[in-house]
Amino acid sequence: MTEEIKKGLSMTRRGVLGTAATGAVAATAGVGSTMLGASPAKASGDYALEPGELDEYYGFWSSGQAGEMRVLGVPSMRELMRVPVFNRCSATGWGQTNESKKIMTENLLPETKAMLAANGKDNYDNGDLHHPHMSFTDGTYDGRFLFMNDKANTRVARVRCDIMKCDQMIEIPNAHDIHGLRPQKFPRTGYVFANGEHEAPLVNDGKILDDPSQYVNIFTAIDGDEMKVAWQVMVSGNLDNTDCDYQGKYAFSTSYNSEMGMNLAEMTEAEMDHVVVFNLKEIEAGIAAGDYQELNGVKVIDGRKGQNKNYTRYIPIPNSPHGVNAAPDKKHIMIAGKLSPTVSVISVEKVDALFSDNADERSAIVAEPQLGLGPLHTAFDNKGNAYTTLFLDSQVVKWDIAKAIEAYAGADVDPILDKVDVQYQPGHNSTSMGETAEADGKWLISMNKFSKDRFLNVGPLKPENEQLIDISGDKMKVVHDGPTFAEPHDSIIVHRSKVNPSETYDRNDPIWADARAQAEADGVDIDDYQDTVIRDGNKVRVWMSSQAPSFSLEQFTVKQGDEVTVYVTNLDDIDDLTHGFCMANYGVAMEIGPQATASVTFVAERPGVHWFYCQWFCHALHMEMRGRMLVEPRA
Ligand code: RUQ
Ligand code: CUA
Repeated sequence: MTEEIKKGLSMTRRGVLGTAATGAVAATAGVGSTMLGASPAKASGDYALEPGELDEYYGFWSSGQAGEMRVLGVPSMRELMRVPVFNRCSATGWGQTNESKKIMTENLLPETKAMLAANGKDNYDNGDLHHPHMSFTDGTYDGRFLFMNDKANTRVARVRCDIMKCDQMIEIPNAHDIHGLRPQKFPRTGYVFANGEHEAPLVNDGKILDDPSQYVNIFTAIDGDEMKVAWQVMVSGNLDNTDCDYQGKYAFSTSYNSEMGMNLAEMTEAEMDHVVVFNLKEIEAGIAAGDYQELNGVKVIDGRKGQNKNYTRYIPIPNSPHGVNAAPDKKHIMIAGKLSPTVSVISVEKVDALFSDNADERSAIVAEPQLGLGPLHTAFDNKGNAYTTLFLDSQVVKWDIAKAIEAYAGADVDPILDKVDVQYQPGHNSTSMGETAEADGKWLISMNKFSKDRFLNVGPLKPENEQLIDISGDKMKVVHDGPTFAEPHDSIIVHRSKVNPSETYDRNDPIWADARAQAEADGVDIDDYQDTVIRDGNKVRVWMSSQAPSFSLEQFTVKQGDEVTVYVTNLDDIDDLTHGFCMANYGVAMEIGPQATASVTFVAERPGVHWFYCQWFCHALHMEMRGRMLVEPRA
């Protein structure tokens, strides 16, 4: 046993428990290899894992209207974690703890706060999370952050990969309904690009209503480090999906409604829609030169058609294009046709001329293979092949990018290499490391919108079906069906070497900075045993720590009508030792991870004896981990 393994063993709870339960010899054999990831990576094509074996990849999943992010293991497709983001979570108290409420509400727009207050709320209750993507450095994942959109309430959130929790959320002004989202690939993230899907008057205060000729759409670049809007661009047509190049020069957004139609017939009228190309350097120069209007604290540049500025170009693309995917060859951007059976291939190298020489916009297209009906999204391997989902055909098509380019130039070659049926009707797909320069061509996930007959019937609402496809050989092979609850749109598959979450929290984590400041003001040492109750008018602050299997306070007394804030610090510093705090019949519950502090505030309006208990199974005496809140009735 190496020193490293010994060290890992002594630090992990699994090591400790394993040693105690089964004896040192058995534990070292089993635990050492899996905990430290020393087992050999799975051979491609072998997706079934033995009990105790770890996956080679993390999968980060959206959940659509469920509003959370999910973490799966790939290739086993086991769900590992749910990370609440735009939703509420009964288990963790997300949306209820003071720490999560601050993240969720501090960047809401003033008009949103007013609207919510009029509806008796201080926060949105729902979200629609479509696109989770990891931060990049030098064209590949760097394991710092995951960024994601909320189409329902025009927000962008960030999840810290070290703790797998959301730490920032912003509402985007001026734009409407953020859909497509991608981080900048080069030199780093950098920007996070976000598409406003629905068009509206630029100043949307009700003075302009049913006059679509005055509606605009907004493309937003967010500073991913600061989580602040860097700038916005006003464009013509709505915006659907987006991606960017590997050079740090351009971003590309599809528009399925270049017509700016307000109903289905109008929206699908034109034969051609477009992709908007954003020239990042020109936009930055325009902002620096003052060529913008400031609106709601954001600098907005005019990149609409016919402005004759070098901020944007509009590449005509047949009929309602949807997905945008940059190939790992760093040269090509794939635009899926949706209503057109084609994928249009843009050469990044040829985009320069659109700006410098005003070259014909279609001159940047170097291939447009006919692939089948309803192409939505494209993923890639490391051998020059692309994999496009065909929604209407219920298939994934594998095609050769170089051959598609030759065919477009007139050669008599067929770029299509293989087609496989999927069950049923795929939207997004993703390949292992496929949206980075390190695509490795092992696995593809087809994210199918319908499962119909593939699983036991659970009533009229069915799960979706996410199928794992082995792409390591010439022919694609569907190897696993995975049911998922509403409605993951998108996923990324990240090699486990890129992500390194911590086992416990760092006591200095900024998440509870407010609690730390309050503790200092209250003379409480938040990093040590604490059992202090502070009365401050009708505000009561209860400081307690937890160590399995007990809270430091067995009871505390408040008066009916007091505003009570309970702060719990989990002093256990062993991995996988999370406590909870649940105040029965007060609707109050939260998670406190090892070495974390969490707090929750409520009004003690119900007099009497109320038990609080640990709601996260932590110890053989977990049931005994409880205490009483005594609420004296109003005189
Ligand atoms: S979109 S099914 Cu919301 Cu990503 Cu294409
Ligand atoms: Cu602490 Cu259960």
